[in-house]
Amino acid sequence: MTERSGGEELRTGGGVPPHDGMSASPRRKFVKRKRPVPVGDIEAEIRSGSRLGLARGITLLESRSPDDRAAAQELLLGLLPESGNSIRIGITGVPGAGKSTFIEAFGLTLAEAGHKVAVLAIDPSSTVTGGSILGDKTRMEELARHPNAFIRPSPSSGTLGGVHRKTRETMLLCEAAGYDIILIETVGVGQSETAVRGMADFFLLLVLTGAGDELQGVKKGIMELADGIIVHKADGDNVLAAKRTAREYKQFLRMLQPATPGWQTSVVPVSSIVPSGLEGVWETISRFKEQTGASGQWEARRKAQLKEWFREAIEDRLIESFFAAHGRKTQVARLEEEILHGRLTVTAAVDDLFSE
Ligand SMILES: Nc1nc2c(ncn2[C@@H]2O[C@H](COP(=O)(O)OP(=O)(O)OP(=O)(O)O)[C@@H](O)[C@H]2O)c(=O)[nH]1
Ligand SMILES: [Mg+2]
Repeated sequence: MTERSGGEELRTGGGVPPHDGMSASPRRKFVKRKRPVPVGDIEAEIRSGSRLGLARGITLLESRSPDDRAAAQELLLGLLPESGNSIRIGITGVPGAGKSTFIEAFGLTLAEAGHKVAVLAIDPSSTVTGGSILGDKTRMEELARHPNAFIRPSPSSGTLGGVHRKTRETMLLCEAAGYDIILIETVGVGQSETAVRGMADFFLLLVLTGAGDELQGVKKGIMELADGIIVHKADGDNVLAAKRTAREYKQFLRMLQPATPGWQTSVVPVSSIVPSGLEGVWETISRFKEQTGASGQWEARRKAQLKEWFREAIEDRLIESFFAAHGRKTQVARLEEEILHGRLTVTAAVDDLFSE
């Protein structure tokens, strides 16, 4: 029930209206029963690689109805043995760095080479605006039409934790449908970058050309997460500048811890418009898989990510059930007043909340 969080209630301005216990039978809300979800059919469709089946499965994952939730978990469990066989590539960069254009060009190169490519998105702003960074599919028009590609916009609602869960689960379904490369786009905002790093095998950072000060603008923290850096838009008058910027990044990286032990973060100039450098990016990622696979690092990271996901899910559920408790809102509002009037300390208020 991860989605019915306090955050959502705040947005919709209130949650369930108070029940007076007289006017309606508590059973009334169960009257609307749906037909059972054909989990077996959807599972078979996904196994067969049908895009429509995959889309149906993902819609089921994103549903808020309790019946659908149970069905979605049944579907996932059934497909779990088929999941995991992909390279999960997280892609980040400031707005305008050319992420969507890169994904279109890179995705097409891979799809043409016979890979099955799924494109997903993490966009925390969509939890607020209901929009999505892939809302403008225009930049991925050709990829979207390719039979080897599947593009799914970011889940357009839910809590941050909910969006992450859906993206992770969607990834598993894509893998079961035979997608061997998963590209996850994120906006260049701290929280979503960490989230995507937490679900990707290889993390790619797109930067633009520029002198030293531009390099300062890219947060050191993000560079420390990256397994590969692309100096993007390396075309036209920009080719030389891109090479220079790549050298500067390489130098700067020497002072940082590598994101993946034993792997030297790569830096390459790329143009998605010409295009050029795309094959090199794929070679680097393939080499990364080979090397980290041999060293055990690949498997270790996947396991650590699963544990982290489990932890996050527990935390989400705890917060949600805490705020969902009967009378909690009133109780919290009352204590808040006390705190604001200087009659109670924050710690004492929390002690009070947990003393039951
Ligand atoms: N010259 C050149 N322009 C590019 C290249 N890639 C993208 N662009 C241009 O850069 C602009 C931004 O590209 P997008 O792909 O929308 O960038 P984005 O990072 O996805 O942007 P947001 O989704 O807003 O964060 C567009 O006008 C693209 O045409 C490239 O390789 N070379
Ligand atoms: Mg974009």
